[in-house]
Amino acid sequence: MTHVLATGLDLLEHTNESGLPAVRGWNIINGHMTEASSGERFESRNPARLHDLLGTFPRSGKSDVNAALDAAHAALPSWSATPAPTRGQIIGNMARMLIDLKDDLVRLETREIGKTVKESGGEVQEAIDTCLFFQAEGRRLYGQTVHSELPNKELSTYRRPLGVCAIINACNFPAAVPFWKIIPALICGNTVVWKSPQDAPLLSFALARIMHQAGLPDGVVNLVHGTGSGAGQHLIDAVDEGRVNKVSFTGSTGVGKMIGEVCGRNLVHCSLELGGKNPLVVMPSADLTNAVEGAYWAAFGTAGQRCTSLGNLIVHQDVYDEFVERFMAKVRSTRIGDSLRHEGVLYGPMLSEKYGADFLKGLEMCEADGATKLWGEGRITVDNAPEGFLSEADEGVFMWPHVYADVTEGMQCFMEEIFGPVVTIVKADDFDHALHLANASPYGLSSACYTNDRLEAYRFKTGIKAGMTGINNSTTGAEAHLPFGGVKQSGNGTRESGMWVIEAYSYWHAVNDELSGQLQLAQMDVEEVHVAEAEVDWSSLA
Ligand code: UN1
Repeated sequence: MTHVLATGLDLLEHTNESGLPAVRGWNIINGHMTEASSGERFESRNPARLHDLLGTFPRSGKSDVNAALDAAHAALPSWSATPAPTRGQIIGNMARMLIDLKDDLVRLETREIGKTVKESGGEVQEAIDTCLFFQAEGRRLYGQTVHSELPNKELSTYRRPLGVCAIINACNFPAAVPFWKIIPALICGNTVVWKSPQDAPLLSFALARIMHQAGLPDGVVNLVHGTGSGAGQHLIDAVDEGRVNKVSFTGSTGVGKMIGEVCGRNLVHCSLELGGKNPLVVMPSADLTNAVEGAYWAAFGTAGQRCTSLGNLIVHQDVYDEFVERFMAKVRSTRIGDSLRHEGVLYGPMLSEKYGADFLKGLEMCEADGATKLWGEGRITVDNAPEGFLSEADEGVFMWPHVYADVTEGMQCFMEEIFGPVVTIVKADDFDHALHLANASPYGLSSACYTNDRLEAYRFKTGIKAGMTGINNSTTGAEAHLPFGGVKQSGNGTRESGMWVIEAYSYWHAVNDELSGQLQLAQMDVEEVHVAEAEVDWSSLA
């Protein structure tokens, strides 16, 4: 077995058909690069150029997940006993390494999942910001001193790690989201088994290797590659076996509910960041240029593949025609392509062929509902490409931008998330109707309202049921120090990012230290203070 930091190690398997390097990637268990016990592997391919193979990765099974859990349990006592400021230093080293390697990681991310270079840059920056934030949190994992009701007795509280954390994330944010989870887990003294997303194993492998280079001891973070129904499911099964103390998952609502059930019956804490059908309301007082810009970015940035992407675009009837006309002009001018080869691209391919197939099924929902299609022709092909398409259609999985109008509350496409470049437009009669529509889907992740009426903005903020709200801003765009997460079907109320996330990776331990040398009973031996009789009759003076 080779240590993950071994030098002179040739990870390069071969040069692929495109002349680009393909990697032989590994699981990282207890600091060592390991093969799946079955010997099986799966491929990671560039969705903008499917002939570009990035590498092959172990298809992990039950015994591989178990080995990762063994390593995480073995590493726990010494990692949790490591002073939190030292844990913070290692996280600070990770930040510095990510800064140094940023350009390479950005291009690697774009090559693996097709996000534009600009967006991959933002995402790697989010991972850096997360490290910088939590590095300092290592010097601030405060507890409290609490006054006892009894004399000569001291009470205090401590944050304690939960234990072994199972981390499962989606491939659309393969750098920021695992860092949102793993970094706070580490600062609190937990150890980790990380199941990488099936469509982003190479970036995950690179990031896990960087964590070790930054000084993370062996076994503290263990990386297993594989499928959701394989390695991912085995990791969740381990909750039933009492081997996992915390699960953090970002992905679909369906899978999140299953994980919540398993965790619930075992009383294991879980953080669930799930789907969204995020509304954006446009009111007549809004700056329409700004509103068009924000709605367009929210709907089609990242090819609509964010959990925070715009779902229902709710436009007040008084500005409906003008807004839709200006919005459509932008949609028609959309530049789509491989941003490693073309400048000024708004979005690239779907994350993988599977995401493409699922998206096309989502479009069928809009058609079956009878929504009016204003734009979009499904998958981009050589003979069926919009004007702004810049790449080779037969090389990758590219989609037209889609807009459906005349959508109503009764339609399935109003209620359900469609992951990809599509927006459903709904006309609102007035503010109350718009707010009602914004609250009508089962989800509650992100939301936005464009208005220059302060009272309307206030009523939107207080009336919307969502974890996040933008006023005159798009529905997307998280910051490393602001709580991220949803309500309703978008999650179980836990949050990622910022100091609040510490709550999700630690528990409060209350300690009382009896200094009196005797057994003093709380509640019962507490000295009672009596009220004295007063001699003045206040009523005679009133
Ligand atoms: C953002 O909108 O900036 O999967 C972040 C997702 C989210 C991250 C979104 N967990 O899309």
